Amino acid sequence: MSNAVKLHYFLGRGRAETTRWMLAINQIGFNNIPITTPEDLIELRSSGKLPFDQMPLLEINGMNLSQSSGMIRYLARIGGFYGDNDKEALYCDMFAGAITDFAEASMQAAFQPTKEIAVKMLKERFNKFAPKFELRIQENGNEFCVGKKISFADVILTEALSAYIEWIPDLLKNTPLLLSIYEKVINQTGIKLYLSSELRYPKPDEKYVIDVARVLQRALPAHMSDINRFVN
Ligand SMILES: N[C@@H](CCC(=O)N[C@@H](CS)C(=O)NCC(=O)O)C(=O)O
Repeated sequence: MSNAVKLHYFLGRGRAETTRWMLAINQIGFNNIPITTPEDLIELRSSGKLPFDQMPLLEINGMNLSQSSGMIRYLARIGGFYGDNDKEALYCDMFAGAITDFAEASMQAAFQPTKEIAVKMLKERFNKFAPKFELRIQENGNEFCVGKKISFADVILTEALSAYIEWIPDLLKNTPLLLSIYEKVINQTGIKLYLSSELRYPKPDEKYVIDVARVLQRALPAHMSDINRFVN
């Protein structure tokens, strides 16, 4: 158990989810360690394992890793998902930056006052990025974001798309190249196993929003009742 890979985060997907997908594609087993109370977070912070006092924390190979962008790149390197040369690695990073901007809307969706507002925000973000993603994929030969095999860019793009699709099921009907990458990635053995396992948290809902505010002892979104109930 001491060598087990541990991912400490709220009881949900959030900023830990790309790391979970990268662990999954590498077929590295891991345990979710849920942080569900302010006391859990205080204890984690006093353990000295959080370099920047922030979650997620990934305990792997004797290291305490912070910053999801660092975690996914480490997992990309050890699994061979970081392109085949410096130029491909650079393009993976460029894609990853844009995907992070794209994914931010899906991360904020559960925090919106209504489903309609969330969907409108997601559609706007999708319409901004999807044509550019499709064009880059087309220039690369239609199959992958970068190079001639799956890279971490494809994995985190699919993770973001999977969250969008939960809000807008027919999202990819006019973007065949995104659909093709999405289908390719969700059918990778490790990803398939992960998505059907208990490690995969459900679509974030109001309970998740409340959990985050309670753990961080911060205000709830303005549309909710008693918004300062967790603020000291
Ligand atoms: N860029 C970081 C963001 C980390 C972050 O903002 N973590 C939040 C939870 S999602 C946190 O720990 N907030 C408490 C704090 O910053 O003190 C990553 O992707 O890992």
